[in-house]
Amino acid sequence: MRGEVKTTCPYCGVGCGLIVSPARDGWAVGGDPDHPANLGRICSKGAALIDTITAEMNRDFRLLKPEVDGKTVDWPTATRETADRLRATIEQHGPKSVAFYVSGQLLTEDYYIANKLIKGFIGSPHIDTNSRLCMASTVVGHKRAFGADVVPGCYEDLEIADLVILTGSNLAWCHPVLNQRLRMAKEKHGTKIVVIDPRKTASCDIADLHLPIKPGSDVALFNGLLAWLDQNGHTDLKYIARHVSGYEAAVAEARADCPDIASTAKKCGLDYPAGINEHSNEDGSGLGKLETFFGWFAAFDRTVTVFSQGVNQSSSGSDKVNAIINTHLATGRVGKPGSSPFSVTGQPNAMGGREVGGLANQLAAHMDPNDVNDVDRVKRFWKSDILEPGEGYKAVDMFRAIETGKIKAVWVMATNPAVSMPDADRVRLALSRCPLVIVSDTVNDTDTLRYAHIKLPAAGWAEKSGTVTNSERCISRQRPFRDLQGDAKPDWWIMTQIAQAMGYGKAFKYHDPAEIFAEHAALSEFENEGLRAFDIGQWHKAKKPAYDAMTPFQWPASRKNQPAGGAERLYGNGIFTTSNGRARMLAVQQTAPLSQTNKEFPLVANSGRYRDQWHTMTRTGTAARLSAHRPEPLLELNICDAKRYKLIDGGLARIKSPQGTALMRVSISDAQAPGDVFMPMHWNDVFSSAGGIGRLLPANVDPYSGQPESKYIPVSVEPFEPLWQGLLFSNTPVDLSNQPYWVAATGPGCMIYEIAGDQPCLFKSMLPVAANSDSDAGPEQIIEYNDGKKGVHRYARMRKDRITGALFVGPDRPALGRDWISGLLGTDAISGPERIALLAGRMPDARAINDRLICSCFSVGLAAITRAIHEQNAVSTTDIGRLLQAGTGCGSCLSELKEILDDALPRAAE
Ligand SMILES: Nc1nc2c(c(=O)[nH]1)N[C@H]1C(S)=C(S)[C@@H](COP(=O)(O)OP(=O)(O)OC[C@H]3O[C@@H](n4cnc5c(=O)[nH]c(N)nc54)[C@H](O)[C@@H]3O)O[C@H]1N2
Ligand SMILES: Nc1nc2c(c(=O)[nH]1)N[C@H]1C(S)=C(S)[C@@H](COP(=O)(O)OP(=O)(O)OC[C@H]3O[C@@H](n4cnc5c(=O)[nH]c(N)nc54)[C@H](O)[C@@H]3O)O[C@H]1N2
Ligand code: SF4
Ligand SMILES: [Mo]
Repeated sequence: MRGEVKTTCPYCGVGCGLIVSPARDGWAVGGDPDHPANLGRICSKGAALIDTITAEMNRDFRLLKPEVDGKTVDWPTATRETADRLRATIEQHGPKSVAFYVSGQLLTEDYYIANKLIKGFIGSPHIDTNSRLCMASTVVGHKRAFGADVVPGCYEDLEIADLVILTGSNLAWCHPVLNQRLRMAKEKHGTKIVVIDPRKTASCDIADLHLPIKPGSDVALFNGLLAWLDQNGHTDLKYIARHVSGYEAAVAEARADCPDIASTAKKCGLDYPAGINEHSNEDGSGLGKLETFFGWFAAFDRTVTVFSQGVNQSSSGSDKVNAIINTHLATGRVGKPGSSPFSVTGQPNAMGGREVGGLANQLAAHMDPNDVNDVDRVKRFWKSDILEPGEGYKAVDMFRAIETGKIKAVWVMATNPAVSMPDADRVRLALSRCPLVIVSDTVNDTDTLRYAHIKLPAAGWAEKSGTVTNSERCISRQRPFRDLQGDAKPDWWIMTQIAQAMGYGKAFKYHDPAEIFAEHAALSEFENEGLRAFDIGQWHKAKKPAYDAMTPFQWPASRKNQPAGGAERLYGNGIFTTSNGRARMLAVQQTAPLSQTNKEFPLVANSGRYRDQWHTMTRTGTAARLSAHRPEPLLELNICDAKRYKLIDGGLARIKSPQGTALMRVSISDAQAPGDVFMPMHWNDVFSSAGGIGRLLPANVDPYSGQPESKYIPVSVEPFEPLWQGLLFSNTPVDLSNQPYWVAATGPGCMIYEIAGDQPCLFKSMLPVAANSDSDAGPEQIIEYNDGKKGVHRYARMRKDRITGALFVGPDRPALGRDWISGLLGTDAISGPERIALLAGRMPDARAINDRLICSCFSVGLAAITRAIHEQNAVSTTDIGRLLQAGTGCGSCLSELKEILDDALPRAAE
């Protein structure tokens, strides 16, 4: 690589622009000051991108060669085999026996090809994407309200609003750069921030008000707000008269649902009095908070309502979206500066996927598979002779169709459904029954790849070239800065090769992604008379040089009546994408989540994200500094529930639902309301014995969007009391499959396994034999300490003076500094005292025992922060920043720093 490369972050939907530059040991990454999404900022995940690439090189976890039936093959063989098997399936069972399951992490060009190939040439409507688990409810909500799947606002709106409502969004952890922008805006002009979330999240750190609503009650909340706005004359009747239909009916339904503040409070679980609030340990009565919230909504014209998975992942997700949009339409607050409903998207190209029509109920370029004119138009444009009207299976139904044998071949690209789908064991069963499973991935081991007959190595972020669209409709380039690794190839290339081998040659002869993008742009304006909001016709003839020079722009970028460079906001003039130009308010009513708690499953489990992990951990799980924040999945619950179910903080719990079970470390937390527990979505069978929670989820879906209800899972919890617990450090992977509990985390230079067992076991056999037997270093030897009475055992596998693995076992969880031991594993020659300390299980600096990483930008742990508070009199996050730099990078840890200060300061004052 020569100079700097401007590219886009491959993680969240903020879509930050990054600059990658050459550095002594590889590359350095920083925020692009010219990118409108982040203006130079980044977060902990973005900052650790190079770590994940380095891990890839050092730890051999990339999928580098195609494999067919377990044998490594070259591309011509892989292409021929894939094409032959797909063709044979089509010949025997018809085109509709083939399905693609793709992802918002494909680039637009990849996505366009996937959609064109299966719908236009294979002739099957069955393509769906992991966006079904993510944004499908918003797509329905947008279409019902605006006539098109459009996010009207832009990021600047968060900065110029007077009131920002975050509902079902943990912005601080999931869209950290947007959160930074919001935090700064608040510092500047005192933006009021309201968080609506059953649990107290890191996003509450900068909130003026937290409404800990009952899970699933958002429709009631926004219905209550609408009824109240109407009753108190706070709606914009002029705007409604000109631009909105359905007002009366929506208000009538809202009033029937929640006629006043008291009934709203009751429905939302906010009817608690002041003082004894066990919800999130906050002051103030629920009713009082609701009154404040309604009052602020009425008072501030410049209001933005940000919503994400707490809204979408619900059996009433689509109605939640419309209930929110209703309140904005009723007040004329759509697409105006500082004033809009705002769906923040999850994946880097969640939006691009919606633009190419990657969902089973979309066609392409905002066209409708059920509209015969649209189908005819796309058919002519693609020169397809097989495209037919009709929708395909949505994700849950697709895997059911695989299970029952209706689908005989599935091609999974850039997603890990064996982990991320609800009722994951059933998804696994379906995959195991499917005669042909093709998986394209960048890494060589995922839960889904374990079911693949054909594995296709895809190029990774650093090697890929194409475009993504972020949450504010901004299209920007991902540019490669690293050569293709091994035989890995870009996803579009893989698909076009196979398409050509299947005989669809003419339609799939592309030389580079620029040609695909131009075709996609041309389709977007093809016979588009303005009823399709998505139009990027300005790019219809773009060639490689222009494409390579692309600077970020917001769609639409039409050739008709529009200046070059895109549009910041849409619908500000009150003209919508419906046939009469009016937006629609929808009459919606609160409905109960589909599965309810009962005696056997008395708790509601909610699921979501950690700050430093990305989904199923295939990339972030490889970086030590990202794994240090939360090395294990935690079952978070309120102290009352912990007592009731006999769980202790730091102990283990078995979690059961009618669908499956999981095993997790318990964390007692006042962020959880009684009756509600929280679990992360990230762990899987590669990183844990039983940390995957997809197995617990019922496959309940929203009736309109088909989006699964991942945030409401009735469960039971019970203690798991191990006979022994261990901590294992190893340079090589360890097979712990016969242990009931283990979790693997990437440490600095080695893997660290937390283990717990309920059966006696030969501990020494767990210690792995080093991979590189360097004969000069002599034979391996195990040094050990055993206290059979206490059940304490410590082992270190040594080669000369180098430790290659270490295991600590006791009746309780060994309290050892992970960093200290990982450091010893990387040391050439450990000293005598270190050897003694190791076997004594006592580390030199006792304070570091309970250390945990807080600031991943500057690698600052709890121990150093505590020292700064107690020894250097730090009393604020600014002090900590000055002394340790912690919190001065991406700022994602500021809320935790504040908590640590709050916990430590009263004691310091004593
Ligand atoms: N660190 C990190 N960032 C990510 C990702 C990641 O994996 N890791 N993934 C990206 C993706 S794809 C997505 S989709 C986004 C998701 O971003 P978010 O939606 O912000 O993240 P989640 O943690 O899934 O859920 C948000 C919140 O919804 C709350 N919630 C649960 N039930 C309800 C309810 O009934 N009502 C309301 N109002 N709230 C509820 C949860 O308690 C949770 O705090 O994050 C993106 N960013
Ligand atoms: N319980 C619960 N479940 C959930 C959620 C939740 O909140 N709770 N959230 C849901 C949501 S919003 C989402 S978005 C999904 C995410 O779930 P998934 O999409 O299943 O998760 P990822 O780990 O992002 O999977 C991406 C896969 O693509 C691979 N990959 C990365 N880059 C490329 C590439 O360029 N090409 C190819 N071919 N492969 C690549 C990665 O290695 C990885 O295996 O999970 C959903 N599931
Ligand atoms: S905020 Fe999102 S897009 Fe920006 S650096 Fe972080 S993960 Fe990447
Ligand atoms: Mo997502």
